Amino acid sequence: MDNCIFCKIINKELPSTVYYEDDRVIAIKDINPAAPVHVLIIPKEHIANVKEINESNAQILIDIHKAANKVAQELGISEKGYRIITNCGEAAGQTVFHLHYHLLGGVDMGPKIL
Ligand code: IU
Repeated sequence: MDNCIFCKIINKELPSTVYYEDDRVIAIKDINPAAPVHVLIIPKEHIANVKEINESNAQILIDIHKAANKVAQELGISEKGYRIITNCGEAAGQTVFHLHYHLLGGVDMGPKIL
């Protein structure tokens, strides 16, 4: 999609540090990390957020989780634990309207939700 920063990263029009990539998802380093390990797992298809998930595109959620688990393993945070979150809408803090999951780890985060 035109003017979508993540579409530009996916199309390699903008640089990023890529941890994993296949034909459906890409996993990149977050440029403003909130944890020692902060990776964004992004579907290549432009989907604004989880509100747009439906019967025909829901497979991507499995692909995203599989990629997240793989990256967590490779970056050494799988054993201790990690958090996967997605923001849906401005009030939730979504700033980039191309679906992405934050994979966070490398620090004890505790049970807090905010
Ligand atoms: P959010 O859930 O939409 O708020 O998350 C957007 C994330 O994308 C945020 O953590 C940014 O640091 C990150 N990001 C990035 O890694 N590279 C970019 O070019 C842009 C945002 I714009």
